[in-house]
Amino acid sequence: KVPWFPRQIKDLDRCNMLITKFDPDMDQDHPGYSDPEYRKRRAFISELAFRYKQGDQLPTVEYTPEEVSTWKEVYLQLRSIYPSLACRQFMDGLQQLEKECGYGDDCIPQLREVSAFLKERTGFQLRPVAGLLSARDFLTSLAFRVFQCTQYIRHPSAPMHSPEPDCCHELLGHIPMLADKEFAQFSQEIGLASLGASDEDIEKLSTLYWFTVEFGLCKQNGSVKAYGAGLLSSYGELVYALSNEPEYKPFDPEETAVQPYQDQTYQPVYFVSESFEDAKAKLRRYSATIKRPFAVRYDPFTCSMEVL
Ligand code: H2B
Ligand code: FE
Repeated sequence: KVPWFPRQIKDLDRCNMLITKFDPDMDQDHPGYSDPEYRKRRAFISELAFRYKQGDQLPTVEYTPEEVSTWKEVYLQLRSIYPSLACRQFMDGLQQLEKECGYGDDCIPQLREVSAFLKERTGFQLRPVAGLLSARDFLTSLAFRVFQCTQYIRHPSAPMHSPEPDCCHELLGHIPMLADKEFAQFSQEIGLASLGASDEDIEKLSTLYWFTVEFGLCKQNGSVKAYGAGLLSSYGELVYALSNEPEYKPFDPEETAVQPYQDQTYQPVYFVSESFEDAKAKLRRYSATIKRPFAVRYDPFTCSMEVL
């Protein structure tokens, strides 16, 4: 039996299964675990996401001076090492965001503006989410060029790392890459491959996503650069990933999809793509091997999925 999947963008309202293991109410290692004020604030911002329905205006958050100062610290630290460690597509996207979307160290960009920016560049739009989503629901959204974005910020005691996704991770790690056409298409294709897939195949696609969109490296002008959002939003791991400590393997979906990964500490191994074009071609070949009794095609005019 084929697992349910959304046929229309509206159906994404039903794709809201949260994984709570890294949130500050559940995870004793979360830096906000013993900070009731922080937990209350995070819950307030998450509530905006719970109430959101597809098509609503994206909620705006009035960030506190303390939150903005966390953002500033993260922004300045990371911004200083991007030029030497981030890939060209990321730098292009970030520079456009700085010029046209108010990116900078002095305020936290609002999802509403960022979503409008992306929509014009690559057709991606944002949707607020209350925390870490199940892999299936997260990947499903990508098939519709919808990126689920958290809106709360990490705890001020640990600006360089967050155990769960937060707005620094989304806005700095993911958004600049989603402004690139080739990468946007790569992301959507992982999503399309996930529709109606078995739990086993979801696990594999989720691992592929992990080693590409989150922790991927690529070759550029003879050197290796980062394009993964987990790297581009974490000072420590970005420096580590591009040092000579970790092991590198060439991106190969068959192998990458079954590589065990770390969600508590740095990755012991990273996969290096030749280019996004090459990664996309390889991903396509891999997706074709996933058994499904139907094919899907996204119709951008009606925002719906054609099942063929
Ligand atoms: N949820 C949220 N909110 N952000 C993510 O980046 C994310 C997610 N990544 N759920 C997913 C899981 C990823 O790790 C893969 C698909 O499992
Ligand atoms: Fe992410």
